[in-house]
Amino acid sequence: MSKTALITGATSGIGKATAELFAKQGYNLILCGRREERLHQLKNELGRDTAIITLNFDVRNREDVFSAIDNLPKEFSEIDILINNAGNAHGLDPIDKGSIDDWDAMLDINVKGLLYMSKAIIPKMTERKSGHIINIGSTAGKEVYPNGNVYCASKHAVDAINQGMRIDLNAYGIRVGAVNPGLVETEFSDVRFKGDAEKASKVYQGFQPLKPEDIADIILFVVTRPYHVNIADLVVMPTAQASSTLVKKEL
Ligand code: NDP
Ligand code: 8X3
Repeated sequence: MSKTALITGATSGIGKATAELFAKQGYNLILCGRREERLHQLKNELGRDTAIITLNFDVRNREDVFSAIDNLPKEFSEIDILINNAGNAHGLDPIDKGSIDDWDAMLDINVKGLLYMSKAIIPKMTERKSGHIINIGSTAGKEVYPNGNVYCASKHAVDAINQGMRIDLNAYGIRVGAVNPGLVETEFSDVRFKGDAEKASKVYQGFQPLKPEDIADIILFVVTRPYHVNIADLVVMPTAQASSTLVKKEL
C-alpha cells in the first residue's frame, strides 16, 4: 500500500520539488501552503500520478493547523511521513537594526509552526508506533553568520527540536531526522529581501548553488532507507560552499 506523506511549504522551492518527486514515486500526498492558486495547480499536475489533497493554512495559526489535520478525510488520515519544511528568512539585518515583525515571523513560522504541525500529527504516529518525521533545518542551524541572528536562532531551535523529538519518540519506533541545506536557489532570498529580485539573485551569483531538486533527492533517499536505518542529521552544501561565509566564486 502507498505511504502517505505530508509536506508543509509545498507551493515553492524545496517543498514543491519534493512533492513532484514523491508524486512520481506514487506516495499519497498532503500538500500544504498559503498560496491557494499554487496548491490547485499542484493538485491538477501531480494528481495525474498519485492521490493528492491540498491544505491551505498558515502554520502560525494554531487553530487552523489542528482543524486541517483533525478533519483530514479517512484515506489521508494516517500520515506515515511528515516533512516539516515550511519556513523562510525575513530580513538580513544586524541585531540592533532588525525588525521585530521579521523576528516574530521567523520564530512563529520556523519554530512554532513546526511545533504545531508536529503536535497535530504525532499522536497518531505514537498510537500506531510508526512514522517518520523529517525536519528541514539549515546550515544556519549549525553556525551563525553576520546579520543572520534571528534566522540562525530559529534554525538552531529546529536542530534542538529535531534532537528532542528523536529522543522522546524513540520508544515508539518513530524515525526522526533533519536535513540541513546550505545555499539552495529558491524563492527563499526573494522572501528574505521582501521581493527585491536583484538583491535576491545576487546571493546565488558566481557559483553553482544547490537546486531544490537536489534536496528533494536527498529527502527521498532518507525516507527510502530500510526501517532500521534512520538518517538522524544530514548537512548538505553546494561544492562551492564551505561554510555560511565561505563560498568560492567561479568554481
Ligand atoms: P521558498 O520560499 O521557496 O519556500 C518556502 C515555503 O514555505 C513556501 O511553500 C511557503 O508557502 C511556505 N511557507 C512560508 N511561510 C509559511 C506560513 N506562514 N505558513 C505556511 N507555509 C509557509 O523557500 P525554500 O524552499 O528555500 O525553503 C524551504 C525550507 O528550507 C525553509 O524551512 C528554509 O528555511 C529551508 N532552507 C532553505 C535554504 C535555501 O538556501 N533556500 C537553505 C537551508 C534551509 P506559502 O507562501 O504558499 O505559504
Ligand atoms: C538558508 C541558507 O545561508 O541563507 O537557510 O541561511 S542561508
